[in-house]
Amino acid sequence: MELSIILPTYNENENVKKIIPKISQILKDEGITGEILVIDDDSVDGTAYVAQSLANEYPVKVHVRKNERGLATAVIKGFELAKGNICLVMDADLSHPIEKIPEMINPIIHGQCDITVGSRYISGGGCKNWSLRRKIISRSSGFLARGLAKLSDPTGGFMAVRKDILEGIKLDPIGWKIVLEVVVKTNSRLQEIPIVFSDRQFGTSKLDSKVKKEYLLHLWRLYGYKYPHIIQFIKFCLVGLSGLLVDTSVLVSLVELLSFDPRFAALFAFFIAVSWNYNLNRIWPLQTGPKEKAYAGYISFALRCSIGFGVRIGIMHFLMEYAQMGKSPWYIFSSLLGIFAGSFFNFMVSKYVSFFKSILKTRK
Ligand SMILES: Nc1nc2c(ncn2[C@@H]2O[C@H](COP(=O)(O)OP(=O)(O)OP(=O)(O)O)[C@@H](O)[C@H]2O)c(=O)[nH]1
Ligand SMILES: [Mg+2]
Repeated sequence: MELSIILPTYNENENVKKIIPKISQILKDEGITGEILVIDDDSVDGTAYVAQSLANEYPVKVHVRKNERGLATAVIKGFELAKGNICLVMDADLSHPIEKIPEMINPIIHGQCDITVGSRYISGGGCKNWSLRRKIISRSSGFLARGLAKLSDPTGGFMAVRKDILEGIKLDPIGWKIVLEVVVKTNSRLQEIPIVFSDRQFGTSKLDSKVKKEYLLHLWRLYGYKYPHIIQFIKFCLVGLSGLLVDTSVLVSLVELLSFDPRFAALFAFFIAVSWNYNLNRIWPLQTGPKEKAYAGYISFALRCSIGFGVRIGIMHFLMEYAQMGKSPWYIFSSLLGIFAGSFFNFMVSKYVSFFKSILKTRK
């Protein structure tokens, strides 16, 4: 068997009635051997039943998922069940042009690429009757993914892929955008095929605002996958910046409202900021891996940070005593300078510790 066409469906009874005979006709005309895999999430309108009733006449297989919902995971199920060596994914609502199936798979058959993606935004492609709002949303979604792959239309959803390149790849998309997930994670040779996208005539769209939020989250995860160091650095800066804000707010409140000495106030600010950063790191870790035990982890984190805190207090004390920086708002400046110097000191200490650890390891 050559081709597995994966059709994810949810409440598409009218559409499956039409799309299955049409796809089968194209396969017959082009002499393509293949199967049509309907992956249905237990639609309430009897989609699975309608599709199954066509199985005597057409090469259809129906898989029903009882307690699961989601387009991307339905496609992944399709990849698992597919018997063909090429998988083609398309919407069941007749939005993707069926007549493009041969053009989508030929470059893969001839070894010119491993993945083809239908694009509305290259010469020959387009969308029928789209409002300006929809065009802007679609274009900006594509723009946000530019750093991930050379794809003009990552959200179109029409894709063909050589099945063997999916082996060993862990696909784990949030939301719908399986095309982007496959392209980024397989990092394979890619070709775009122009398609004209038509609006569905039957049934309703399942695209809602949740899908848009999930898309952003998915992009963030894929950027993290592709550029782990940059994303870790951004996370590190965001966590550090939020800790700085917490620390400075506590310091200013204690000094201005309760007339604390800034050095004494810095001690409270330090403990609150350390607890804040520690918890934030647990919710949103820099590196994935086993989590430290809550209390033991907190104590060792606070102890590590307290080395830098000593440096900070020393600098604050020096600036307040010898550079008249104890008055408002100068104590804030001395505190910030102390925090930066302390953080740098902490960073250098941790670098030297890991350096000496690695030397000891190589000597063993
Ligand atoms: N199995 C499964 N299929 C789904 C699910 N949600 C959507 N689909 C199918 O995925 C395809 C695309 O869904 P649509 O609702 O058409 O989404 P869209 O094409 O992005 O949006 P429109 O342009 O408004 O049609 C269709 O074949 C749907 O039936 C789901 O939760 N499970
Ligand atoms: Mg659709």
